[in-house]
Amino acid sequence: NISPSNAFQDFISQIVVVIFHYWIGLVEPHQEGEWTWVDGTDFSSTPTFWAEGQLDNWDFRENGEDCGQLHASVKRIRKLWNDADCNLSYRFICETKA
Ligand SMILES: [Ca+2]
Ligand SMILES: [Ca+2]
Repeated sequence: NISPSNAFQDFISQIVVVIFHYWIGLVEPHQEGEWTWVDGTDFSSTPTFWAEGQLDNWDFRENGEDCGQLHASVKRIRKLWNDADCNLSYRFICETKA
């Protein structure tokens, strides 16, 4: 499974292109606050990496923000999460068997 951890977050941070956002398989499909990993991993069992001021459910668009992304940053070494509008087109990170 995805199993976020400090080590995993740092690994991902090293291989992505820093100026792009990436979808990471994190969604909030039903109610505010019910974040869910798409692979079925229990969200409450994993650490969270929300960026400062994030998880803000910004309602610039009518439906708020219900998908988690790895947030672009040229400043941070460890990239962090932002909740974003699911309709936006970003790059994405997929998991596969080794
Ligand atoms: Ca939301
Ligand atoms: Ca946000």
